[in-house]
Amino acid sequence: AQTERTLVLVKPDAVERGLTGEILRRVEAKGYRLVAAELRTADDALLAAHYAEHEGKPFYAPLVDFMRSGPVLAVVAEGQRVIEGFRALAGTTDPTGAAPGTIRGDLGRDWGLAVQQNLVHGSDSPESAAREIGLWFPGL
Ligand code: DAT
Ligand code: MG
Repeated sequence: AQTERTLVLVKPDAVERGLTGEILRRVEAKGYRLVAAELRTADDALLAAHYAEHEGKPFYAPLVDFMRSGPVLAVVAEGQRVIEGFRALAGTTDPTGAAPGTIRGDLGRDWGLAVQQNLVHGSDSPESAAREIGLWFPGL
């Protein structure tokens, strides 16, 4: 297996709830290394590029609204198969169905009306990771 990098976003709900430390702890405990980290409030242009694949879907506008509602911690993590590995740590998209032991399964709340709040983002492929890291950390 080869060393990869992935983009992790600790989303505004997780920052607001004070879960950044707990989430980074899990990433580091798994053996992944932090390469870059920045707390920032994303603007529309960045979020439109980041979520381009979801444009036109019914949850797109609420998703972007949510993602710019407060600061996110953007992180680049590195390790063997970290792209797949972080998504396994995160759990499935809907926190209610996410397995216990995962970030979303242990810490996520029922979506209810706020369907887009699921604590973290992780790149889903090497292509996505390269694209997303370029968007959030253009100097890296
Ligand atoms: P993931 O974040 O697990 O990669 P995704 O890329 O399909 O999931 O969707 C991006 C985000 O959009 C997801 O984290 C939460 C939100 N979302 C996805 N599907 C949704 C849905 N059916 N209703 C509301 N929000 C949704
Ligand atoms: Mg995704």
